Amino acid sequence: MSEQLVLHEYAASGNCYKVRLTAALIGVPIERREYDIMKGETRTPEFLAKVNANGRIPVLEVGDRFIPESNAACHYLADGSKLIPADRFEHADMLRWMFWEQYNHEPNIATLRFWIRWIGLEQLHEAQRLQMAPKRQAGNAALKLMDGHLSGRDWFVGDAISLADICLFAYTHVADEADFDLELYPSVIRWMEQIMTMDGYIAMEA
Ligand SMILES: N[C@@H](CCC(=O)N[C@@H](CS)C(=O)NCC(=O)O)C(=O)O
Repeated sequence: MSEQLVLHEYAASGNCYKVRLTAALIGVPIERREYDIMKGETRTPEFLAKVNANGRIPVLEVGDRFIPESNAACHYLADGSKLIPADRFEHADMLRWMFWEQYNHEPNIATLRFWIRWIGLEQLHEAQRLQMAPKRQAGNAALKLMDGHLSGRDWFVGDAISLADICLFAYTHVADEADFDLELYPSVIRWMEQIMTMDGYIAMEA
C-alpha cells in the first residue's frame, strides 16, 4: 500500500486488535497511535473534529483520510488479499458474519468484558446492572451459534480464513475475561487454535 497507514487505537480493545491482526496476517506495516479511552482521549474537540466525530477508536488513517469502524478498516486493509473471498456469494457471506459480529456478538461479549474488567462491577450504573443478564444470555447464544456453524467446518466462510474469522476471533478469544465459559464451545476452541497457530499471527497485548 502506497499511502501511510496509522491506526488510532487503544491496545486492549478487541476492535483495534482486529485491525492489527488483519494487517499482520497480510504483512502490511501500520503505525500505531494510542489513546487512553478511560481518560476520554477520544472525546476531545480535536479528535472529534479531525479523526472521528463518533468519538471512538479504532480509526485507520490512510494518507489524509480516516476510516472509523473496525470492520470497515479491516476491509480496506484486506482488499485484494486472500482474506476476502473472490467469489461474490462468499464475499457477501463474509460481510454477513462481520455485520452479525457487530450486532449480536460484540455488544454483548465486548461490553461485558469492558464492564467487568475495566469499569468494575461495583461502579456500574443501575441501567448497566440490569443489562448484565440479557447480555450474558445473548453472548452465550452468539457463542452457541458460532459453535454450531463451526462444527464440521474449519472456517466461517468457504474453506479458508477470511475477515469473518478475524473479526469474530477478536472478542471471542478473550470472552473468558467477560466470564464466558469457552469450554462449552469445543468447535469454537478448535477454530481459535487454528488462528493462533497461523503464520503471521500476533497476540492481543492486553
Ligand atoms: N463499532 C465500532 C465500535 C468502536 C468502539 O466501541 N470503540 C470503543 C473501544 S472498543 C471506544 O472507542 N470507546 C471509547 C469511547 O466510547 O469513548 C467499531 O467496530 O469500531
